[in-house]
Amino acid sequence: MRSKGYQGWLPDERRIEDEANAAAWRPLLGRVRAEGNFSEGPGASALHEWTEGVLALAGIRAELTTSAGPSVLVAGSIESAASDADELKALPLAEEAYAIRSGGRGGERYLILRGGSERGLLQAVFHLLRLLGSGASPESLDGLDLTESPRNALRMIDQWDNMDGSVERGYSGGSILYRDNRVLPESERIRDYARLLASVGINAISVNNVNVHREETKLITSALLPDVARLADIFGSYGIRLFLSANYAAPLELGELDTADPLDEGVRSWWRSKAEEIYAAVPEFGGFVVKADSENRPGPFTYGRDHADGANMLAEALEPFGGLVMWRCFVYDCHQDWRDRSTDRARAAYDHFRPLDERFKDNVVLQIKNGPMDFQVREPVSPLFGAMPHTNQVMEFQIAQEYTGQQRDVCFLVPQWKRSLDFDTHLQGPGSTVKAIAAGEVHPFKHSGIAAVSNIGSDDNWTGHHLAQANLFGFGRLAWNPELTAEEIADEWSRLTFGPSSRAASFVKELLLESWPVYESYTAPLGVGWMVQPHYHYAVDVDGYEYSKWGTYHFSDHAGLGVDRTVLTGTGYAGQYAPENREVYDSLENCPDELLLFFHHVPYTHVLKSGKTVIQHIYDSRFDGAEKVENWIARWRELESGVDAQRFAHILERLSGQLKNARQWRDVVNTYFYRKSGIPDERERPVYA
Ligand code: GCW
Repeated sequence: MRSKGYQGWLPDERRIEDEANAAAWRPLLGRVRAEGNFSEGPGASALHEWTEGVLALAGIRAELTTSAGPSVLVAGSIESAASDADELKALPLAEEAYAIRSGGRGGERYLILRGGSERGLLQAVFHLLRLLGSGASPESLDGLDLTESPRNALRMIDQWDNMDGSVERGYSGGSILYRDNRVLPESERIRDYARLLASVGINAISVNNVNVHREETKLITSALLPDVARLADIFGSYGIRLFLSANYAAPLELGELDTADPLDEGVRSWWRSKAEEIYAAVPEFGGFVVKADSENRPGPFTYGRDHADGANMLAEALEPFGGLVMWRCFVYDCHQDWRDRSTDRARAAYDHFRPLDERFKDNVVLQIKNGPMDFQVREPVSPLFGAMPHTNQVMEFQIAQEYTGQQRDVCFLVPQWKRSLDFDTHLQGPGSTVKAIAAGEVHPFKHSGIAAVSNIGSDDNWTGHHLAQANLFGFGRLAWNPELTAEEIADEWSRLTFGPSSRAASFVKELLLESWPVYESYTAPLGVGWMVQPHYHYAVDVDGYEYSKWGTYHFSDHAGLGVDRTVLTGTGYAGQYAPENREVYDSLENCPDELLLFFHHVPYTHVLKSGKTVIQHIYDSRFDGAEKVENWIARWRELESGVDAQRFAHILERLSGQLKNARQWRDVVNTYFYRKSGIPDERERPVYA
């Protein structure tokens, strides 16, 4: 039996409860006339989602007629809709765009959904189902007249799935795509994942880990390409293009050549014929995602070449077919010595890539993590984003909560992503925000958008913690429209998931919106990051990475803590920003509290803008964070009668685990800094575990 969580936010139960209400909907939803290609692909999915969704939500089995035509669906009083429908059909719409209009004469109501293509129509259907599922009434749809198109061209999900069935940084079971080094057969599960992704507007997916091991390297061989083609069809039927992560050293790894030098003619022609083979099997193939010269993965450095040489070699092979190379910029020295204070991991991406602007081919897209480090709870925006005006770029977020609670603790990441997207880089004058750059509105990028690491797995509810679904949902909604507020997204997800006017929905919305600051308040303070158990990255270990080769992150001693990244006395990282931002970060006075320790090394007695000393802030916020989680539990308990037993118990169990984690962080962090600083908590709470 599937749990309540399996359906995600898609329609699965009567939301249009009583008969009177259903009767009011029937004239509008009971009859549908659809024009388009509904025999296969996104058109077939659009119609399927419409009929199944309306049935689930309102118990109405629609009477349906179809014909060939321009991707339009008319529901309700088809006759009265005729002239409006003609008008919408004439509307020029981009492929993924759609328009929805409602109207009526007398008592005759109708709805018209028009897509720029079947893919657009599918989006229109999901839009309408969201309205129905979150509590619309027939009257509330009156006068509806909207046109929507995605702000970002690429809205991409990266699976970090391995063919042995594991998922790197997966916190919700194993892979839904692979097991025992085989691609799983066509399954409802994969299709349902495609549905979930399409329902929030995702249009690309890379289906294997960026760390491409031996088995996954074989995905581009004739033995496995038919399986890849099968996956591409499933995702394609929901308008989602399939990509593969490629092993940079594939010709070597597959034993076919003895070099992977990007300037070697033999290597180049190997990739050219490989691309031909891939496109013959998977005509809609999107391209490669590549992690090269990063965390001990192979790359062009081995041959004394640079990233432009490496990326262009693959780009040249994919170019004739319209394929893209998503080249990741997560390149840094992972063999450091903590005594060397000049090497700064934060600087690395910019230092490596910025000088290469103008060198990349048109079908290379640099994929840049949102922060300069690695998906910490708080980081500044990567200074590389927008700093290469001639090179296509996408932003990379991590929906998987590697450093943000691993889907055991609630941490709704939409507010964090919005912070990044709203950040003004000032790189092309004021208004050069990250969201405008990602949307290709600042530079004339050919390809741009947002990618994110998936958080799903084989757990019945997809995401381990049921509330972590809000992050997947939120990513898609935000990638489609970065102007949506975190509140709107939390509200929509909570209502779709727990029922439009339920008490659970209103509490969950509140909890989600509090959760990122709460998670931050009991973990690493003031932007310094890490303090986690090495490799595993959950649970506190203040010095876990402090003396390791992967980098050193807080430099605490008896006098103070934080990393000096200023231009004058530090690593110079702050100098990678445009002057407007450099001046803010570089100055102890202007630097915002939440990033203080990312940019400055300060004494424990340094007074923050909040008026507290750093040490007192550490104590207070760790106590506050744990207390907030305790309070969530009390409030969740009050909702027992309003939520199904299974979800009630599941969320209670996760919140209890989170409380344990929060208390442990609180006690370990506070004890550590009490001992280092010798300064007691002014409120005299016990700060020792
Ligand atoms: O955050 C780190 C993770 C690695 C991951 C890497 C990356 C896929 O700990 O597991 O490898 O980032 O983004 O490449």
